[in-house]
Amino acid sequence: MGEEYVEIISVECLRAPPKELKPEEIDAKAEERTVDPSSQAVLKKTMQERTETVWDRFDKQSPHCKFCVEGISCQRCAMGPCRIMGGDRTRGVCGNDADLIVARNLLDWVSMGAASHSDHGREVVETLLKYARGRAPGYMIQDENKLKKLAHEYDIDSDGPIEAVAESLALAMLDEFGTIKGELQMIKRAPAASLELWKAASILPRGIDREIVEAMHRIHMGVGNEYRGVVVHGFRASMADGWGGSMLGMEVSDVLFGTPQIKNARFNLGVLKQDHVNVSLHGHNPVLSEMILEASMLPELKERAKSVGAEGINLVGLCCTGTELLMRKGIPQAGNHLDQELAITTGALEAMVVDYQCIFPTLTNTAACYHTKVISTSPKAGMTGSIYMEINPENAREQSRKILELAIDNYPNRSRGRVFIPDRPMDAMVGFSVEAIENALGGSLKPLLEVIASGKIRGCVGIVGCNNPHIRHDSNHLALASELIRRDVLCVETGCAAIACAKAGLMRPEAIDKAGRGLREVCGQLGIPPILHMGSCVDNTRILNLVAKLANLAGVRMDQLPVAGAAPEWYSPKAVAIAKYFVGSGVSTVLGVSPRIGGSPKVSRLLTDDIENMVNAKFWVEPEPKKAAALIYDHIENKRRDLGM
Ligand code: BF8
Repeated sequence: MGEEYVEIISVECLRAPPKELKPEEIDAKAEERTVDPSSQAVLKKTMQERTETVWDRFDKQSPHCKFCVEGISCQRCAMGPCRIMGGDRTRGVCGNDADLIVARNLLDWVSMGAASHSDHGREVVETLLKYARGRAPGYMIQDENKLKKLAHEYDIDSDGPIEAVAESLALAMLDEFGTIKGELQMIKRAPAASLELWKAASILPRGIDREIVEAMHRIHMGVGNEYRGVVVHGFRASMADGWGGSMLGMEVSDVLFGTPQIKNARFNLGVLKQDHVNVSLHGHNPVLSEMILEASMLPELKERAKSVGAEGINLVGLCCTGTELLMRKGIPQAGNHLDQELAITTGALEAMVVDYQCIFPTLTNTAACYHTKVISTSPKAGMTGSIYMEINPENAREQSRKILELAIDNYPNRSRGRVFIPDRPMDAMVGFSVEAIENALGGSLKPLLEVIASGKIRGCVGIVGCNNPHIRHDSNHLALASELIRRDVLCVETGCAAIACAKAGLMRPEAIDKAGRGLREVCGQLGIPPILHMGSCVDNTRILNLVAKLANLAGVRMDQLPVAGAAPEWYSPKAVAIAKYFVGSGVSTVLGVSPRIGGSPKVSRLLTDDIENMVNAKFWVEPEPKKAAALIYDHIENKRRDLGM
């Protein structure tokens, strides 16, 4: 594939449900599928028009194969495929048992997640290198202070010309992927006592690529038969993601595009505009979308939009690419994972620009039912039915302009009679990077530690992860966060969890009304909401940094703090990697969707119990949000007691 756009291969509009539904059936289904009123409203239109969505495909796939659900189907070699069926069929053809199959399947998922984040991180660092070498026109250093701090951390002289500092830093960071040093740099941000614990547990990563490659090796048939080591290696690979690939992606995105600061923004499908050329930016990597944002300000493009009868260009975000732009530039967020098709079915979207990850393969089919053009931009994420316009650091400026021209030229094709945009976008306060939190607190996290120690805030919980059609869209995110803030637990959120709470109004300062007395008092004084938006999924590393900084300030290990993690509606292997690096780093985590481990009581026990002996943290699996909140609260209170708080 070249970088110029190619002829679209046409794909068909997929229709569902097979028969027309009665209005009351449509209403009931929409309410059953999502709690977000704006998503519900668009979903009803979608069902009236019989455009297929993820929920229709989910229904067709149900009930799911119970062997797969329990993790006891194995497709790792051509002697099988095998399933562990019980009775006298307790081993696959090679001889592996349920424990080994479950452990390897889980390691496969962790590796997939760690690889996805880390590959994204690598591309961001490569962009920094290209900038430094004068090969990325349009890019610049938007946070020079952070560049210098990182240079210092990597023992690089930061006094020279900025390009030279950026080049040395980018090279040092790229080295982390295949390093032969046997250790990663940024993990040293954790307290020394935590590092010792992780070393003893054999989960200190030796290099980003190395842990993922070793994971792929370990899941091959015949590489040992001991499930425990396989599961433990998953922690190591995930730590390489959290303290390596993802953290690099987050930090260098801040260097290139600015470290998020607190700002107001708007959320839900209502951010689309009737009289504007609407363009959504979907995926994960800010390297291209930042350039599209820059291009959208060009006077000639604004003029071009006017020439086709539009008032201007309206960029909106979806999923984590949207969040990257939201956090740094305040671009409105149209929705989270299960909203992506609905953005198209409003009939008001001229172009959906995608990079990679979490993009439904059928988006081009959805677009085929409307006038929307799907524009794919990454050579590693081709999409049949899309217009391919490769964006790389060298051509991003030029390609971004062309993409917007294409979107503008598509505006007259909008079918006015089929447009429905819900009213009332929701306001939210966003941009809570660790640096922004420190600024709000007067330059240090000490005041936060003090209100935790005093008990006004009982502890902090990171609520992260996706949507999953197994769960009513957004419902568990809202229920868990609401219950925790009611109990004076400060929530910090990322990814689709954060979007869910923002859409529901829980990220407005007024939401302190829903918080307990102590949390209400603290957030009220600061004028901030009780749930803080910390960014995209690679920004879960901001949560790691926050916990590491608090632990260093308190002079304790990370696992000793009254903190926890939660992924109430996760779907993605990336979320499994995140959950494992949370637990590996000492942050016990509750999963609202069970990972595929039910077929091995031993692997389940290792993750939900025995692992605590190694890292002082563990998993819970609890789909019911109130019960999950109670587990977290008890855990936090135990940690407080142990610290004598
Ligand atoms: O990385 S939360 S559905 S969009 S995987 Fe995907 Fe999950 Fe959303 Fe971002 Ni994260």
